[in-house]
Amino acid sequence: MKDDERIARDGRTPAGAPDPDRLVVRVREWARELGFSQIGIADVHLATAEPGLLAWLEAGFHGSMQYMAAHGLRRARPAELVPGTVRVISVAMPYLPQGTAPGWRDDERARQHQPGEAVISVYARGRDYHKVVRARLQHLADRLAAEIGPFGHRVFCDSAPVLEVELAGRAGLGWRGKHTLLLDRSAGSMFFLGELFVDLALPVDAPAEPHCGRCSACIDACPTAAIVAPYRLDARRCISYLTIEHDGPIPVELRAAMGNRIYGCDDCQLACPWNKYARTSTLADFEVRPGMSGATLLQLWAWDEAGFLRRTEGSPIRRIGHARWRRNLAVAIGNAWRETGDAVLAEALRAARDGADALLAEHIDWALAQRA
Ligand code: B12
Ligand code: SF4
Ligand code: SF4
Repeated sequence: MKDDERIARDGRTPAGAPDPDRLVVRVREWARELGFSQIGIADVHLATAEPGLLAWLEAGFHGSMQYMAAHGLRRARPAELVPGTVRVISVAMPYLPQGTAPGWRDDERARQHQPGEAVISVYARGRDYHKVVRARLQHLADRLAAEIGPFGHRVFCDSAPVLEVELAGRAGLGWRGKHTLLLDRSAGSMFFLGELFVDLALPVDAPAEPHCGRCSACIDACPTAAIVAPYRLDARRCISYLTIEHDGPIPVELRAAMGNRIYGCDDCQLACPWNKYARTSTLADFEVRPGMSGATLLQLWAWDEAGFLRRTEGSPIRRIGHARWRRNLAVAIGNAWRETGDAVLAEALRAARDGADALLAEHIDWALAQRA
């Protein structure tokens, strides 16, 4: 393909190339057909985000997520990650399952007061989003290539060292909330982000205005005080980190606050008033799978490793492995035991104590000690 047959990389529109504004209108239509609720375009200059990234790393807020430190400032430099990139197309994909009731936030909060129930974060109840978002972004790239011819691109969703929230904010998909996630007036924050890095100088969008104002509901709602200041998250305290990313023992002082949350956490998002506008997915991929909502802690505790692997096939939960899954459940069962005194819980813990490895055994002992 000759240069004059496509949108020029330096931003000029050569004779015969499609009009970039009209092309972007088409791209938006395709994105909607593919299940994306929002789409926007930004350039690759994230220099103003670099001090925040460095401060976050220097404070040690990434804990044991070595992959966050490994790439340093490359996270804020998309053109170093994929040479030739001049624009990033960011997309949002809502993940509330189809048919979610308008009162879903109250329903989710009510679960936390059912100590025997296992609470898995909403985003993780269906198919692994990495695959869904990446596959659909690749479709988007293919449609664009069919229109303008081959072009340089890469698709990402949580898969590259890149500041996705920053990019999406600059592309006008929403603003960064005080809980650090991206949110939008018409979509809340219950969506995933993904990106298409392109070597096409498409017109960029304007960033969205922030609308948190004086609200601090997410900060107040966080069970472990992980949002240490507006826009600053100490991941080491975040239940999402503790249950998903963190290997090894869960700090004892944070265990009680985890309640019955065994995979991820939604509290800061449930508290956010803008999430009354959260959208449901147009895709069946995020439908709730069996066992992922409404199951009891003891039902999930009964899954052996083979059962865990079978039931989490294609789910994001699979990647934490059975050992971390059991560790998380032991903490939640300990919390339920403290709260209810239901002897069946203590029995189930004791029955598993003998065959447990050192990590699980320590968590079981802690759990049993929650009540005399
Ligand atoms: C690492 C990570 C985590 C970590 C850390 C989260 C975090 N806020 O950093 C943990 C495991 C805790 C986590 C949890 C969750 N995550 Co996460 N996570 C990521 C990941 C891979 C990187 C985020 C990152 O770069 N963090 C680094 C810090 C530096 O970034 P930051 O908080 O945005 O900080 C900026 C500013 O706040 C400021 N700043 C921060 N600290 C400080 C300190 C000082 C002193 C200063 C001056 C400035 C400053 O500067 C920074 C740069 O601008 C992204 C995917 C990606 N590649 O971007 C997904 C991502 C952010 N996560 C996502 C989701 C869905 C979640 C959960 C909701 C999952 C769940 N239900 O359990 C929770 C929400 C917790 C929360 N409130 O953030 C989505 C968010 C979608 C959206 N609507 O925004 C993403 C985008 C994944 C995706 N592709 O969809 N996550
Ligand atoms: S996900 Fe949960 S623990 Fe993490 S910051 Fe939000 S409310 Fe706090
Ligand atoms: S709860 Fe309030 S402060 Fe937090 S993100 Fe939502 S609007 Fe912003």
